[in-house]
This record gives sequence, C-alpha cells and structure tokens, in this order.
Amino acid sequence: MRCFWDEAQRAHAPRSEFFNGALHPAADVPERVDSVLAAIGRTEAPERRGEAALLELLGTGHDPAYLDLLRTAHDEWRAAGRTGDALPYAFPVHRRPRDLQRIDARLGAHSFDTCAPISGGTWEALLAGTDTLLSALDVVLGGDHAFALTRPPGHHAGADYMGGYSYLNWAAIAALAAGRRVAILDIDYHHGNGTQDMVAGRDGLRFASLHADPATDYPFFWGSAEESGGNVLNLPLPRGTAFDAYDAALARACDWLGEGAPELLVLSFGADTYEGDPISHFAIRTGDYARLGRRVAAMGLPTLVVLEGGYAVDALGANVAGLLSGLD
Ligand code: OKP
Ligand code: ZN
Repeated sequence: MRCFWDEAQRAHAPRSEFFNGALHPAADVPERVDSVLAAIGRTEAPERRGEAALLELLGTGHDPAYLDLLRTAHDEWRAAGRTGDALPYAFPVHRRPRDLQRIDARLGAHSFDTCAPISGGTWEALLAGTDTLLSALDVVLGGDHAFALTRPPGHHAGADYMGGYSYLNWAAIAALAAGRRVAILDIDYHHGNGTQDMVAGRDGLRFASLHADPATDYPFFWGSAEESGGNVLNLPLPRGTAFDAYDAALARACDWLGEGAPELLVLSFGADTYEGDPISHFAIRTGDYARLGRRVAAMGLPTLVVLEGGYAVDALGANVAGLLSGLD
C-alpha cells in the first residue's frame, strides 16, 4: 500500500498536556512516527501545494477564524511574553463570543480542553500533514488504498475547535474534499467527536464510531449510543473489550456504513485500542490488527487510512503495519 509522510510534520512537538489537575508529558510524541516508519518501510513525500491552496481547501471544512488562530497562536503567545506551548485555561461554556482580542480568550473560544498545545512548529506541521492527506486521498480517488501518516491526530477537532491532540480533522477534510459518497469509520479508542460534529447531517456521508463508553472515558460529552441517528452511528464499548466483542461491533458498523452505498472509505485508525496502551483500556492484541484490517477490507471499498491515536510507542509500528497488511 502507498504510504505518505512529510518530514515537516515533525515540527509539531508540544511538551505537555494538562489533565487530572497536573501537567503531564505529552502522549502524542514525535517518536510515535519513528515506530510507524520503521515498521511500514517505504513512504512517499506528498506533493507540496503551498499555504494559499491548502487554506482554501481546509476552509471547506474548518472555520476561517479558527484556521487563522492555528496559524498565529504561537506568535501571539510569544508576543504576550509567554514561553513554551500555547495552551488555553478559560472557556466560554455557554456561547462563543466574537471579536475576542486576548490570546487566552481566542484559544479558549476554540478549544474544548487543555490537551491541544500549540508549539512553535505546529502550523508548519499541520500544513505538511494536509499535503500528506491530500496526496493519499488522490490515490484513493484513483481506486486504490492509501495510508496517510497523519500526526498529530485529527478526530477530536471540529470545524472551529481543537482538543485531544487534534487541530485539523483529517477524516472530515478528506471526506468533504472527496466530493463522493463517503463512509467514515472511526476505530480509535476515543470517540471521534470532531468528525461527528463536522459530518452530522451532511448528504452522502456516514460516520460510524467504535469507542470507549463516554460514561467512563474521554471525551465524555459525545459518543453515547443514544447519540446515534441520521448519518451517525455510535457503538460505545466497555473498558476491557477484547477482540471477539470488538469484531462483532465492527461488523455491525461496516454493514451500516455499506447501506449508504459509499464509493470510498475513510478509516480513522487509532491503535490505542491495543492492550498495552498507556492511556486506554481495551484489550486488542498486536496479532488482532490484521484481522480487523481484513474485516474492513471486506467492505470492498478503496480505503484512505489516517492515523489517529496509539501511544504504546514500541508496539505502535507493528500494530499499524498489522492493520495495513490486513487491508491489502
Ligand atoms: C487522542 B486520540 C488521558 C487524558 C486525556 C486526551 C486524550 C486524547 C486522545 N487520561 N488526554 O483520540 O487518541
Ligand atoms: Zn484515541
């Protein structure tokens, strides 16, 4: 399978995230990519499209004011006399005020948590990630499978908000840019709240997600079974879920997606369902990922795989390679 990756994506390197009352070392470290690269072998550099073209394309899914914040936040953070990564701490719970000036207000208005720090190289990396995504999408529009090594992840980002290590929603952007009937299947451990928000109610798109129950797990406010309907299907699973139960839910999601007569599939793949993942609680084994890949391949659709989570760095490469091998 053709795999795309741009070295400039390494420029995103935040140091820490804030949760449970303390700063913790970032779980989404650049070393995740080294593990994947070592396991999948050859990658191709994407075509470079340039900032203006990328902004126009991103604008079909994301709010221009939000993109502008991503572009300028770290410079403004430094201009405000701060060091390190830009991170919000105050949030407009009830509404989204307009014309905010202070960097803290703008960050808070476009974030739902304190887990999406912006480092000096974040914007450069996001542009390179968009190139990676679009080159992989071109392959899929031509009828083949492709893997976009997207890092940071994307599925928690909405049209005008970041959170959960996510800034641009790779899966939603690809689905919107495809201009065809698209099935989006999210098999990261965490619910793909941003993808759901960006595609809910859109003609020609369906979104199905398997994830940890939001009653116990992040992102808490989205992803219950009751939050299914129309073009959205949520299948929350209990902590401890292992292959058999997971595969049964996956079969259900694939059947439901197929009912929309999709022309291609976007797979939001997170390997944080792995039994050894440091921030998650499912029990999928390395050898299971090829079986999951075969289940997805049985849909018979050209498939664009984008990477979401997966934080057991040593096993991540084998888990990704396993999934991709099952698809081929
Ligand atoms: C991103 B993706 C961990 C604190 C929560 C945010 C998790 C983001 C996951 N107990 N930190 O879906 O893999
Ligand atoms: Zn995740």
